[in-house]
Amino acid sequence: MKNVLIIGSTGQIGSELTMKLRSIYTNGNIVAGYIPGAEPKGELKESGPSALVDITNPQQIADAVEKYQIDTIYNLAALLSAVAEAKPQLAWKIGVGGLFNTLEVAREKRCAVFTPSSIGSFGPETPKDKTPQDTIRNPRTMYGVTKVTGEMLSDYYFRHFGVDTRSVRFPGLISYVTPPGGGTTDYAVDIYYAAAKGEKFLCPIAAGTFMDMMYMPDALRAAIEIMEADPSKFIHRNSFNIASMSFDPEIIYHKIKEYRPDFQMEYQVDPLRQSIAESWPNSLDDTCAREEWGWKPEYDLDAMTRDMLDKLSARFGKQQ
Ligand code: AKB
Repeated sequence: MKNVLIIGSTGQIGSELTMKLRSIYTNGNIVAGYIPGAEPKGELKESGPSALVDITNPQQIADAVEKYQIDTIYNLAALLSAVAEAKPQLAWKIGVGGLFNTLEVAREKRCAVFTPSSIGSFGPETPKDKTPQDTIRNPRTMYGVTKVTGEMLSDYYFRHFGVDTRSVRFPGLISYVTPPGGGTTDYAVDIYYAAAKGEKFLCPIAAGTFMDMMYMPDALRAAIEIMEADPSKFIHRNSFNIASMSFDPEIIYHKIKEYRPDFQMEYQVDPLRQSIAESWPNSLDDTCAREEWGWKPEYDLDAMTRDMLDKLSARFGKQQ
């Protein structure tokens, strides 16, 4: 990777991935693609080039790729699961139409493409525990439908056109930098904000609902390491299961209470998010990612909790 375009650079993953790539690839152009209303600000804006790239506009993708001699595209444009249920047409337009536009530009200009998939690509018929890499997907959400389609389309472009497409199935991502918006796993971010602010947390997901989660530094490493991996060992491409921790609301609540004993949580279950969560796996088996490109997470729930509470408490001035 030398010249990289990040489509969706101001979102939850993009804002941190762009900065991380700029710190590693100092000899190239790491271009922050944005849409109107979500322009890069502050360090993201000052530290490198940016370009107007709406993924639904193929010409804007092609212009940025041409101008900066892009060799790798990170396609991070998507609506998260709960929002995608409210706006299924837009979710398809961005998730599938946008990916098609990106792959077409990549085919013509010979770029590699990373497009995240998700635990949301699985459905209620999928084996719930230690979900295998290759298994029934059959999601019930529009988010999942776009992710499965995206996996298949990306594999098609690799097999038929030789486009170097690669992907991981992200779990819920937890970070103190840019909050997510409209996901089913967002509660696992919001709970830390509540704890750091000294507020009671109203949990939208029921006790006993397990989902895979990951701390953002591990997710960024996965996104970079898979694009740098030697493809000769790949049996899979789109998309690899990756995992680091799985918990339900009770487990994360009690972990936070170890460091913030006064923290309180009550349940106020959101039926939409709950039904989505129940259709997803409890935990993924990431053996293939470990064997084919050396994936290994660094953060567990305890290490993540300490870091999240430190960083957010410093921000909100409530250090213990
Ligand atoms: C969501 O909850 O929609 C996302 C995901 C797991 O892909 N965080």
